[in-house]
Amino acid sequence: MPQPPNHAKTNPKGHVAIGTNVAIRGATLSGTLAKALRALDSASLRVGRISRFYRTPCMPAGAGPDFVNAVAEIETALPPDEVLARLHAVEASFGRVRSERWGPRCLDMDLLALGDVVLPDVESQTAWRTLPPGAQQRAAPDRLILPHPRLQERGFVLVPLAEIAPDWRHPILRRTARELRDALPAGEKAEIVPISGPWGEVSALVKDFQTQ
Ligand code: PH2
Ligand code: MG
Ligand code: MG
Repeated sequence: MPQPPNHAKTNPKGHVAIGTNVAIRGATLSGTLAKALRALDSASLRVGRISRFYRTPCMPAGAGPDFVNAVAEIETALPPDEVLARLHAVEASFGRVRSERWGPRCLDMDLLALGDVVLPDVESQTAWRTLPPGAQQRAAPDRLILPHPRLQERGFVLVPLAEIAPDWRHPILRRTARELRDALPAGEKAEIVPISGPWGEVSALVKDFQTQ
């Protein structure tokens, strides 16, 4: 029999960034994140450790209200494109808010990394990662790029990622999540404020959803 893709054997853990800055009716921003992480969890894609929830200023500054952001560990043997499809399915199930094209998001889930998998290849990942800021606004990749090409420059990703996976190492930059976070300007990190206790403390919130 053909073997299943074995990236999970060598790279069992992946990381997902999650964020929202638009309340879905009847829910807090944190409640939406907790509910979305529960929706993502399944037999074939286990959600593991989850960072604290952080209030973060919208990037670019002034483009919208503050976000709540977090990072979760995932464990799965699914191929990368299937993992991405799961994230998109959860996003879709949380509905879309009618707003300007690049406006506030009711739920955004980004696949940050799957261990040390590089997609589609080192050259393409590097090209997307080093795109000048102007071109970033205009061009969007039509395929999955791993690690996420903007991961190394975003405090709202690196602070929660370094909390749960400080020793994860970027497979091309060869720097750990802790090192990447520590390299951010202090002023940017100061604006990323935890609004929950460690995940253990908010797990009661998640359990609530189970009984609804
Ligand atoms: N996501 C964006 C754009 N800007 N800013 C913050 N603080 N957090 C986000 O998750 C975020 C953002 C597009 O996905
Ligand atoms: Mg995003
Ligand atoms: Mg996204």
